[in-house]
Amino acid sequence: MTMVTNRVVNDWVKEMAEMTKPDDIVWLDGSKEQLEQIKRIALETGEMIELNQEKLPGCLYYRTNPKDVARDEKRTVICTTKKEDAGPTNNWVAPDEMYAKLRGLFDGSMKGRTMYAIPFSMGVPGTEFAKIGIELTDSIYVVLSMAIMTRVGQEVIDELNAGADFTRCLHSKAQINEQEKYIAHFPEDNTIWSINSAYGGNVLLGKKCLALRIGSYLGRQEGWMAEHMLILKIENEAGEAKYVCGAFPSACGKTNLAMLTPPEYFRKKGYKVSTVGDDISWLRIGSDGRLYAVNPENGFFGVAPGTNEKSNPNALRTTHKNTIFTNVARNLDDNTVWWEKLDNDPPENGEDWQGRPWNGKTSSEKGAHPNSRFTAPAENCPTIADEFFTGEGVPISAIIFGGRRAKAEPLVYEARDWNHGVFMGSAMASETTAAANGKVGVVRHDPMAMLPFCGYNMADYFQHWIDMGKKMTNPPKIFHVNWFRTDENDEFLWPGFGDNLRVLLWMLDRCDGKADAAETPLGYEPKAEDIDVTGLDISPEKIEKLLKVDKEAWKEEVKGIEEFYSQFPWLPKEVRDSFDKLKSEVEKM
Ligand code: GTP
Ligand code: SPV
Ligand code: MN
Repeated sequence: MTMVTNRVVNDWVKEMAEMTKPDDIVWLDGSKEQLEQIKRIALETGEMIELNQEKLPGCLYYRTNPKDVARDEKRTVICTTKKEDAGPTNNWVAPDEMYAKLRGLFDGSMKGRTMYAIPFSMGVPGTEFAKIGIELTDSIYVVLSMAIMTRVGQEVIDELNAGADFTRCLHSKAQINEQEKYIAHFPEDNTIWSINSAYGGNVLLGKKCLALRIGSYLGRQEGWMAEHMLILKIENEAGEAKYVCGAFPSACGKTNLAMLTPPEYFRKKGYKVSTVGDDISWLRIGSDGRLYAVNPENGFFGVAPGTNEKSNPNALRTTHKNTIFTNVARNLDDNTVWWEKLDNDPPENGEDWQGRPWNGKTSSEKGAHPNSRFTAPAENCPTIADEFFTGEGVPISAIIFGGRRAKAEPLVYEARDWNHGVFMGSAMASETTAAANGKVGVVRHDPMAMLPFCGYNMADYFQHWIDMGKKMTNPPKIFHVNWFRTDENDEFLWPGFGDNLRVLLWMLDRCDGKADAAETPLGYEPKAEDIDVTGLDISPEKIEKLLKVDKEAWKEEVKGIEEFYSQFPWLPKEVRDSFDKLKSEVEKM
């Protein structure tokens, strides 16, 4: 391995090591041999457990502190010189104050431990989209996870040695003391410091911290976008490919949509769906005036519960080798893993996510934590698209916003134009999930599914969306979906999962000017007969219910949006105009 000769890099690593005081420093070179060696250390100390190597080759099991099982939004801060640059939706602390506090916590936090230096790239190195980071960490779980989720190794070191700029990422699990947990972002310094957590989104700093919070900040400055979006490729009977992006809040269906299996009827006709990304998109405008997207990650950090042979066989297959399972249940008879809804055969002789003896056949307790996850290489995915590997960007025909809403939100509607679509994204709301600490099932506004991930003032972020629209001659069409609407008995009205393709196909027909639509106060909706439900047992009445726009419910929605907006001293005029129009249209219903 070539040494790091970039002085800026070496000075920074030295400074961080002087503060955290590790016993030694190990640079990652991305080789299998080195990772294997590091993995052995984690197995010896018991930090990680090796699973059944015949059934799950290369797979590991990992458990976090029961108080450290999800992203912690209260402990996540954006440290900009001016408070207004972080905006009303972010926690803010002045950089000097935060650095001073964190220096105290990081002081000696790696004593008796090894500091691993991980050079990584978000995006395929050498492409227009790629950005480089270095994460310093005292956690082998982080090392092995970053080796799956990002591109690690020599190519990145070569770029650093050629003088490339990089995001300075520092992580120490310290004592996993929740009272002193911080995930701090310093966008003005291209720096992230995270301490006292060992859970995914708080510590795999290339993901939400770099690719979204720092990424969105850089994107605004440099004229691109960093979004909480999946990327999906759909090929029709004629073999023509189209790409869509979808922004749904955490644990609201991105991984599932990105890997969807078409219903049999469409499969037989020759439709094919492939996966480009399941969580994060970086988007740039191409010379043809269209919007192009890449997935900057190299793996999936997916929700385990609910993943099964029927709901998402592709995700299941993706996790059968070289995968890390976090906070799922374990079957002690054959040393494999289990989670709720995997199958109807939970282990009798099991261990729950906290390592307690657990009989899945008789226990009323859950075996896996609701936010238990798999960390799996994208290359394992049976439907991974070729375009994922080139990292060159795919042209986006449609952007889909969506949330988890029992009531009010119809199955699907289309924005009248880009600016109206930006309004739709800004007004999104969804029920909270186990992906973040706090109460589950509470409806909250989550614009563009970016509320926890926008690294700057959300009003400026809306403006950036409007500005990007002005620069595109051929922007994607924008849609809103809701797979989670329920009936009087709280049952889902829509089958979801693979059948979501039926809704996607209406959208793509709209993009081609082929499908019909009706105007509603929300935007354009399909007529019930416009969605191809061949082979699906669903009544026209149910579809009507799914598409219904209820006046009283929307009067409440309008109030909720107004209240959410009231925290912003200003909003883009285009967003306000769309809101005013919605309000008056709902009144007129
Ligand atoms: P993050 O990784 O947290 O950003 O989440 P995600 O958006 O990728 O969510 P994911 O696809 O993992 O879905 C989370 C949960 O939603 C799982 O329990 C799924 O079973 C459920 N889900 C996904 N798609 C559908 C759907 O179409 N209908 C219904 N009813 N549930 C769904
Ligand atoms: C999310 O919460 O949106 C995730 C998981 O994708 S985490 O990486 O923990 O943020
Ligand atoms: Mn996510």
